[in-house]
Amino acid sequence: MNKELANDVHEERQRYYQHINEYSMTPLWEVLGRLVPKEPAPVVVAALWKYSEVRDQVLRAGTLITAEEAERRVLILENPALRGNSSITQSLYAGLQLIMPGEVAPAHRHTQSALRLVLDGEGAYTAVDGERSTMRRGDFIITPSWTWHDHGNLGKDPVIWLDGLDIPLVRFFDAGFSEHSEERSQQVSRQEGDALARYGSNMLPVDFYQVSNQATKVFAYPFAQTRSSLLTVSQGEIDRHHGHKLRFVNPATGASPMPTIAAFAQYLPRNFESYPYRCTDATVYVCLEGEGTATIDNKLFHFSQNDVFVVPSWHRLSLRAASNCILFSYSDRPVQQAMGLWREERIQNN
Ligand code: 1HN
Repeated sequence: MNKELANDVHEERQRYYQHINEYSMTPLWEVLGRLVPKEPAPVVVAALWKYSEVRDQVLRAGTLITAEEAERRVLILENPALRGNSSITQSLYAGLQLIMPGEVAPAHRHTQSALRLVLDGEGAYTAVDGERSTMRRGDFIITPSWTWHDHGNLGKDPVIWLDGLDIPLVRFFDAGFSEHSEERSQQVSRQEGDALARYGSNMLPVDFYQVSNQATKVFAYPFAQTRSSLLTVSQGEIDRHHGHKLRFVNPATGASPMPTIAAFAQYLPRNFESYPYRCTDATVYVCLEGEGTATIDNKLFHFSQNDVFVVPSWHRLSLRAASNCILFSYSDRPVQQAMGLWREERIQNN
């Protein structure tokens, strides 16, 4: 085709596109490559939040608004490529929540599932379905879809934790419901540790068989146990890509604790350098102990205690531990697995 003719064709097509636009139609052939990429081409970018920088910002919120007024006093960690979306990845949300001594974050429930990872301060509790759990640093606590939950701080320190929710996923499905409770703090109906004893101690109530797509009834995974398990398995053989990595499960089924969010903990011994690895579930990491670096598609990030970083889908991740490290992470892996979409690649280091 000569240049003039090509120009004519182009212009006629553009006129045609404008015309069909009035019928809310658009040509597939102009967007097909983006709709069906050869491999994931995420908009999400790798990013890191340094706790030593953001802690003061979170504490400042404590002087500007009460937990009661805010309902939840949280600074959202927004992916730099998704500003305004309350999202750290396309499917997940992350935020840093602050509760001051004496405060209550009132009881409510919603269809979004939530996890907490306790980072800073002592003396707070979170109550889920009538049972309170004392929040200790590193504890991983879940609030499954549609369970009542409230938080309180009975101690002397400000307490800060990371919230992880499936907010963007539920928004995508337009399946969000919520309600406030009549009670500010829910009535305590079971003693602390009841759920862990019943559902998380290698036994289950005699007539309990869990429906497979439901969240676990174990809602608190104490860090003391996680840490001890990691240190014990670290005496065994190391995985070149993951270090010593375990996934949190619903002990009644072996599935993820909640149907939409997987959570992991890993131990990286000092000087360990992982082989590059990639997977399709964009993942949020939190450094619980130690320090090191994460190389994410050739971008270098230094992490230390309480730093949060996000690894986009299909980005190569290599972790290096400058000291013994414990990392927590969460992602939408169970959703991708249920859909038959999840992929991973272990890259050999040569
Ligand atoms: C929520 O209920 C909590 O209960 C935290 O602590 C963060 C973000 C969006 C929607 C609900 C909480 C939240 C949230």
